[in-house]
Amino acid sequence: MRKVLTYGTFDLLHWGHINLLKRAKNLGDYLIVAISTDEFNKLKDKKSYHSYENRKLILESIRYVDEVIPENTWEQKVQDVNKHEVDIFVMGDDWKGKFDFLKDYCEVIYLPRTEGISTTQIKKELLAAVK
Ligand code: C2G
Repeated sequence: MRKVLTYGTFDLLHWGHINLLKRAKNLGDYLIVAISTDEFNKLKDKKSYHSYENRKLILESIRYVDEVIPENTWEQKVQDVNKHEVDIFVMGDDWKGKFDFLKDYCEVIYLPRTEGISTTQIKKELLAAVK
C-alpha cells in the first residue's frame, strides 16, 4: 500500500485544496493529511477562520483523505514520514525545494498550485463585497 502525506492549514476549503488532495491521493493508495493546529498557524503567521477541530472535521469528510493528523511543528515531518511509513510526500509547488531534505526518507513531489483561487483571495473579495 503506497502511503502519501501532505501538510496544510486548509482553511475556508476551496477547489484548489480539493485539486491538491485529489492529485495527492492519485499518487498512491492512502492519503494522510497533517493539518496545522491553531498554535502552529501562529508560527506561520496565519490566522484561520475555522478552528483546528472544524478544519479537521471538514478534511475527514473528503473522499480523497484517509487519515488526518495534527501538524504542531516544522520539525515533525521526518518523524511523521517514518512513523506512518510514508512513501510519497506531496506539497503544492509554492513550497518547491523547501522539503527536499525528505528525499532521504521518501519520494518528494511538488504539484502545480491551482491558479485563480486562494483562502486569502476569498477573504479579500468577501471583505470588498460587504463594504
Ligand atoms: N494549494 C494549491 N492551490 C491553491 C491553494 C493551495 O495547490 N490555489 C495547496 C498548497 O500548495 C498546499 C495545500 O494546498 O500544498 C494547502 O494549502 P494551505 O492550507 O495554504 O497550506 P500552507 O499554509 O501552505 O501549509 O508544513 C507545510 C505547511 O503547513 C503548508
